[in-house]
Amino acid sequence: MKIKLTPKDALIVVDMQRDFMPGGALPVKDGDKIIPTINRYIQLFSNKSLPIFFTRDWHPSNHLSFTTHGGRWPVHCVANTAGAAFAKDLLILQDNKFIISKGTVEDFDAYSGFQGTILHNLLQERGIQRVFICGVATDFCVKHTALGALHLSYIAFILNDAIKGVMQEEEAKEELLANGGILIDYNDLAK
Ligand code: VGL
Ligand code: ZN
Repeated sequence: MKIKLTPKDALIVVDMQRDFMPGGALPVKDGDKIIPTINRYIQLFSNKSLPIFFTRDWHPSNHLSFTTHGGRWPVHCVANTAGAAFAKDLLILQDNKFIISKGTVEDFDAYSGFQGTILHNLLQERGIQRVFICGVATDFCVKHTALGALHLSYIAFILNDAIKGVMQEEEAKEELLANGGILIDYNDLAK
């Protein structure tokens, strides 16, 4: 049985930013390889006038997650820098899209697109019940965004052909399944 999209569905594209692509400050190996598939999902949701949410890491230059400030990551995705821009070739259509910035204050980090943002409010306002999640990194921001959605009682589909991880990709998928997440591919969706 193919999954049929309804007006209660939304697409969430997680952190497809230049710093997370090969050559960036905190690259996810092959992160750029999923862009064509993500674009197919974007086109599909857009054709059906369903909302598309793009999360982005949008840090101040003194963010606590940076090694320069006691954290574990190199400086990445500093607000308004080239590295924080969306990945080249990512399809950002004008209609029905929302940009969700996270990790925007110095002393608070957010792996989940729901942490410290209005994502949940925007989904609720639109009566969204199921979210379809893709992007990077599987074992960090994709995982935490999906767990956040499940915790808030959304049905969460993780788009297995449109995610890339850093270190613990398989463990992250197991954890998502154990928490009620559903892994699907593009071909599982009715067009
Ligand atoms: C991420 C590390 C630091 C991610 C963000 O998007 O997965 N990872 N900040
Ligand atoms: Zn970050």
